[in-house]
Amino acid sequence: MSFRRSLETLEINEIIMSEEKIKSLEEIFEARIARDEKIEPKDWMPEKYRKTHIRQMSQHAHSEIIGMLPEGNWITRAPSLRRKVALLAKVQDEAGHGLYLYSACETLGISRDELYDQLHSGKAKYSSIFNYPTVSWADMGAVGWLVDGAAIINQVPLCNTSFGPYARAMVRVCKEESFHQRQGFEIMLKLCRGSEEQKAMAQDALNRWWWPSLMMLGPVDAESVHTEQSMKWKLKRKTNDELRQQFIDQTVPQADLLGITVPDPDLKWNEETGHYDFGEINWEEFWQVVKGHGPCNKERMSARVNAWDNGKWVRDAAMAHAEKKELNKLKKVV
Ligand code: BYC
Repeated sequence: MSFRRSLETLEINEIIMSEEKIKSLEEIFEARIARDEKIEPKDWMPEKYRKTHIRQMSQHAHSEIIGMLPEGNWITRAPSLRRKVALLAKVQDEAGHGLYLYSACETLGISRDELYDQLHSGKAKYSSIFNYPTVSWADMGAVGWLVDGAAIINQVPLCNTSFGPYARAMVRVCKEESFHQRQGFEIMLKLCRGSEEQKAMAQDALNRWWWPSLMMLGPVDAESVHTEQSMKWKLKRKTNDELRQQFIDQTVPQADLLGITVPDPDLKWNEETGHYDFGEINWEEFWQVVKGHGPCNKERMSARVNAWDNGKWVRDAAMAHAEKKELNKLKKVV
């Protein structure tokens, strides 16, 4: 009886000790965040920090890979060799961004296969913006100008995020994104300085991409479930609403320069706040798209899943070749 009691006491002590240990690890972790130190993959981190990073980084990686599809659709139809080369380079960059981000995610103990499986099974999200169709060449301009423009505003603060591999990946990604944004703006500029028809194409593209680009930066802060904790952990350095306002303030003068009109009758400069006021965003549309009911969700997913399935023989052949090489190496040693 007394032996049993001492065992129980030992177990309770162990639990108390481990709780205390975790508490002190948490305190050390929080202090490191407060000092703006980078957290590296082998450092201790709370499980929720690890999970929320896997969530955001993998969604980001999936967005890059799915984001290749609406533009890839136009590579063969680019109007000149110069435009084709630039678009091809942009789409290749996006594949690269996806790969850095998947690699950064893997440092948190999840495999690439698991990440792909989450995407292909529909469990993981990717950015709502890529569920809209690209119906004219002007859409290549609007995507580069607006979508990459919004992406830069979102990603520059992420260069300073607290998780080292994510922050470092973002530095390179942002450099490439600024080329993407400029090639989009250049397409728009060319169209706006062209014929009436070309200018009308540019206006039509702005009309269709403006609101989805605002939605891309996530729900309003009051509806954003992750912002508060992600700001505390310095995963996010700006809230969704701050990013959206920055995007609008930066982009409206660019539309003025192009001579096209932002499709928002409530848009006006507010002298007092020093920002643009803007109209109501259709959040019902946003959530429908996020839930899989956007104009191209099914098309995007099936293109992605088909590419994965059709590429199986390449992966199998590469594995068989690697195994054969390994075997030959062993044979030589023996
Ligand atoms: N689409 O609490 P919230 C690119 C989800 S690709 C779909 O505010 P958070 C490019 C959100 O996931 C760049 N879902 O979330 C590529 C959450 O659901 P879960 C893409 C969205 O994470 C090719 C729920 O709504 N950029 O540039 O604090 C060609 C509540 O939201 C969206 C990134 O991925 C959305 N738009 O903030 C051209 C940047 N928004 O996860 C260009 C990294 C929200 O609980 N990510 N949701 O099921 C971020 O900065 C943040 O994750 C967000 C959202 C600002 C997007």
